[in-house]
Amino acid sequence: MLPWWKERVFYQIYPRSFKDSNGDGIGDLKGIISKLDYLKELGIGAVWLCPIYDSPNADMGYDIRDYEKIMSEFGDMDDFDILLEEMHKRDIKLIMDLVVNHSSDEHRWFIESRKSKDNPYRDYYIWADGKNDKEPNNWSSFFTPSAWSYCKETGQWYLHLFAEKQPGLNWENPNLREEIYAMINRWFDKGVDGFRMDVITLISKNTELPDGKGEGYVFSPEYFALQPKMHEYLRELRNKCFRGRDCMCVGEATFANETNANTLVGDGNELDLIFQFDLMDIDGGSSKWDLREFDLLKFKSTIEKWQKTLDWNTLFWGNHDQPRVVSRFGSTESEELRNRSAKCLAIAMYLLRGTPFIYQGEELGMTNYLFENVGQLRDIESINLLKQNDRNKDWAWKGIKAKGRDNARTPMQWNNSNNAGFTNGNPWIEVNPNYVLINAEDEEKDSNSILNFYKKIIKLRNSNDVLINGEFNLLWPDHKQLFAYERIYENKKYTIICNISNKNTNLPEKISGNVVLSNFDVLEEFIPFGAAVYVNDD
Ligand code: ISL
Ligand code: CA
Repeated sequence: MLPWWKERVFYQIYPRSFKDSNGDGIGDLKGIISKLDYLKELGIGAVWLCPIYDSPNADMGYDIRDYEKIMSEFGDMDDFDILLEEMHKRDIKLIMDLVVNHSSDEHRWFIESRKSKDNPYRDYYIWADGKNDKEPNNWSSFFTPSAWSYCKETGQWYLHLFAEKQPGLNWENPNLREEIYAMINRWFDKGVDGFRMDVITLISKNTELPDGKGEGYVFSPEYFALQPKMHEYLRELRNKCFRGRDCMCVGEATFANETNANTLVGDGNELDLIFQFDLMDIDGGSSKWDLREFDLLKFKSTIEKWQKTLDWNTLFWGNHDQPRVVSRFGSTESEELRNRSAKCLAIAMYLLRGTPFIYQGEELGMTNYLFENVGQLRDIESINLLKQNDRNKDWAWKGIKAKGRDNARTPMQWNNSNNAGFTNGNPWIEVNPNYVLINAEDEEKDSNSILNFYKKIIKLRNSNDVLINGEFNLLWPDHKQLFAYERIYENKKYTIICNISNKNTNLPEKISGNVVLSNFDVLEEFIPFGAAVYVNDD
């Protein structure tokens, strides 16, 4: 028997933007409960819920003040218990986000830790002396020029790989680790089915804190990602929390590559699944803001590489940190192309070998937002980017429009009433005005909609031996427009063909079998973003 997480399609919920139940403009747990039937209809078998814990929201919940309290805007623990019960009633599993590389600076551990050098919580965080009145080393963070902030109470600096308000937890400290394990176990005892572990590859840092090579502040993952002790901690975590439970843990494996990925999932003693970001980096340069054209040949070799490297992949086109896939890799030039390219991309990704993770709104073909001024932005990453690039504003804006994380965070478009039916109040972030055209209620009624197509794909894959277990073979690796592959199991074969380009093209060879799913009238010639799935029984 396969573990449950190999046979289900996941759906990622960003609670702040999913559904508001009380008119304060912020999505909440009651809102999610009211939409569980929608998820069931879609064919979803599990949900990854972004952080719902008490937080001052410097990084929208990824800065946790209390790991065992629900964010008051989202509801309370009673609402959570009902949510979990209602999900389980519908046979939907729930995995929680676990953010334990850092906490909020408002967490009681940090409030204690910063007080004095001999505070019992001092070593829950990473403190160091400065060098000649400057930071302890030259590391930069994901969100700020320096990864260090100074505390005048004790004259030392603390490390934060993200914002100042996200001090890094010190996993070297066994007391800290025990507190985290106990917290995780209490969530398990409540009945949750697993965790998505935020930047889990970063939890161990080189304790010598060596300078990174280069001038100025330097991003230095060689000293804080995938360090030897990270493996030790993950094994301990598995033994103390996961072992013996019917659960799943997927790690956000920032900096995982084909060489080290199997050290995380290979022997089953650390993680079950990883998110790696090779595809998400495909249109970036030295930084994600360095925009590059989509390169289909690179896309194909990346997919093939990961299908061959891991026995089981996570399959995703986006998440709350990424722009909307149809704007990014599809086409929004016309309604027709938006519709067809969204379906094409879904076929391309979700029939691969692995577990699909669909990000909320993707199933509607939701698009990027046309952000125009800083007042519309909510994400600390984009806001900091603008601050840090005052002399390079055009470049920064270009990046934010294409890749800013707020693109994925505009409210879910439920219907064509005010604010897309997301809220009766003022939404915390603007609703995309295209909700009058793109919304769940209208798409439910339209047999040609992206939403109904997602239902078909999910249905096709949910109980399909070949699409779940089958091996993967890339076809026509050098073809410049077609992405095509086979899935083979016992004597059955599926062939998946997608024209990921703006031009027509002919198939290089005839494909036998019946078309079981397609987004156009399939002929020898494939139109732009035309995609088809063939099945063959002999
Ligand atoms: O979105 C990114 C920057 O463009 C990613 O590099 C992201 O910062 C990285 O993948 C880590 O993401 C996770 O941890 C962050 C949080 O801001 C993200 O939302 C979360 O997914 C810090 O907790
Ligand atoms: Ca609300």
